[in-house]
Amino acid sequence: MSEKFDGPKGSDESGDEEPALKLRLPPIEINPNDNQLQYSYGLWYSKRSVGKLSDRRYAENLKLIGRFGSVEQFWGIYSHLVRPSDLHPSSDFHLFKNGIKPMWEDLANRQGGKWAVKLRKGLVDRCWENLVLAMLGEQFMVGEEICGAVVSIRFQEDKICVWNKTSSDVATTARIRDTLRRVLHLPADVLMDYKPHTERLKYGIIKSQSEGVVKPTY
Ligand code: MGP
Repeated sequence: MSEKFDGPKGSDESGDEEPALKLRLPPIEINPNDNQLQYSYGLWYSKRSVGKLSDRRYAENLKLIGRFGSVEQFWGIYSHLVRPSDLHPSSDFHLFKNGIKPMWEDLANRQGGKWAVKLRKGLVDRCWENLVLAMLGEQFMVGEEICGAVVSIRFQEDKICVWNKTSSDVATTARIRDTLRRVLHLPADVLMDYKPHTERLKYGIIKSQSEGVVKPTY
């Protein structure tokens, strides 16, 4: 079940000058009797290491656990997986559309951004499952805009993020925020933070100005 992608190379097939971050994986075979999802997905695991990471180092930390394109394949993976809260602190699960690597540098993510919700301990498993099911069930209703979702286990609190393609598309990001709030059943006092990846790509580590509290951007 464990596959490793071949990592960033010098140039990609499209002739783009930037380091190639394309995944080269065979198509996912789906049993004709299965309930096919609108998109196929890859589920990744990473354990965070200290300090600022280059795209190559960050890519090396990402392990592809499995891929699926149907409801049955999803449950086949998900039901054997540890719950996020059982992961070591500093670990992440990343669920991204097939072909998109869970990195700012991936061409699909570069112009995008992410909504982040910080969660007090005890909430993450239910929230992650609700988010995953909403994503697979196309509840965000923003077409191709969703790139993926991340759950991050940390020492003090946990975090859930939704990544989308176009950070400048305010209507789309607002719709994602509202859907996220609804599917996670977030109390009104839980704040959400949106960050475009371009900030991170330019400056590397950007710390939220309000440590411990996510600042509302909308
Ligand atoms: P993080 O886990 O996304 O952030 O990234 P954290 O600290 O949980 O919270 P945030 O408020 O900073 O969002 C932690 C560190 O991992 C970053 O500072 C980078 O060094 C590295 N990193 C994370 N991501 C998602 C990427 C990525 O896409 N590309 C690269 N090169 N490094 C990344």
